[in-house]
Amino acid sequence: MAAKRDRKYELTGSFKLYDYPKIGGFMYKKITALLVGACATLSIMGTAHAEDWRGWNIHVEGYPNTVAMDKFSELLEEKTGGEIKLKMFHGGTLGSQPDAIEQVRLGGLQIGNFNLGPIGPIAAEANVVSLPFIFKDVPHMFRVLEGEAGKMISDGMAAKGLIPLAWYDAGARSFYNAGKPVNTPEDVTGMKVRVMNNDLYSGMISELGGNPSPMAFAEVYQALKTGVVDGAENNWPSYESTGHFEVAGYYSLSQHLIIPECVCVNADAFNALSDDMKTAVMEAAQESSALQRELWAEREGASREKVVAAGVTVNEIADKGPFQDAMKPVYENYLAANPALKPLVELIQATE
Ligand code: BDP
Repeated sequence: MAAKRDRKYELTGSFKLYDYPKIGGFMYKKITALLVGACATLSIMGTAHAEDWRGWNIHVEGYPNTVAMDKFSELLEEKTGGEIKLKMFHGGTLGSQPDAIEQVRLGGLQIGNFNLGPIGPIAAEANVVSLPFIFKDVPHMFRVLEGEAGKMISDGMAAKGLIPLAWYDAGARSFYNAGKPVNTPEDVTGMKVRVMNNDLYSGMISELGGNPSPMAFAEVYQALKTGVVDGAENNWPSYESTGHFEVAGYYSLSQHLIIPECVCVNADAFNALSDDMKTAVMEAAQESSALQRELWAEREGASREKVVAAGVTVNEIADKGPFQDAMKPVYENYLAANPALKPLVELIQATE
């Protein structure tokens, strides 16, 4: 025994577990088995399932974005061979949209389905889509996003830590309120209108003579119900899914904002991936957006039918010219704060 112990120190000059005389064959086997087991576990964690991502979405079950984000999660796992697992948290359970945007930028969350409205205050290029009436219609918005202007917007977002992987449809936003149809800017005068967090929207309401009230999406129903605000603005599916139509029964087709939404990823998490993985993530997002746009088209019609059946009064606005004219100072302020972005605005306006 003593000779064995001596040899150990001679050979290595350090303690060697398997040479220690008090550890017999049984212990040796057991420890080896433990080590092998631990290595195997580490290697499973390290290869077969490298990333656990968490994703944020504000919408309820069944909403086109919710269904499409679940599809994204499924495709992501499939296309990355299980390397990336995304757990989606719907219904805004992980916090308000501005907070979630910060979380994805900082890496506390990896994925978000965001509206570009609340991203605008962070990335000036992305704020261009929040200029009222900048897009002629939804197809125009997608053509812009697919071209050079879209690249400028994406690059501006990426520089702030958010990479847009795909664009989702969010239709056009119109005004609604509890009291009367809106036909002219004067109808908005004196009205307290909820807007998303973005100075451009506050400016938009102020230029119409109203009082803007920036507020989280989750609070709008109660605010409308209790008269904290008189009105708000949104697309058909959100007007319907939130129940806002129950407490604000006049929907006026101003269509003043057409804002895209993104599947956005934390830039560091994405940039750390291999090229093959990046392609897989991109493809999964793109395929989910094809599904989202299809579901969106269906839901817009269905939501409109549902609220009309429930008694909502819908009006077309015969002349949107006065609303558009009133927005000139909003454009001027944006360009005064971001003179370098004039070519971007002009590029969008010149896009057929
Ligand atoms: C919905 C958007 C959602 C916004 C919401 C709002 O899809 O991202 O949070 O409007 O008005 O249309 O806050």
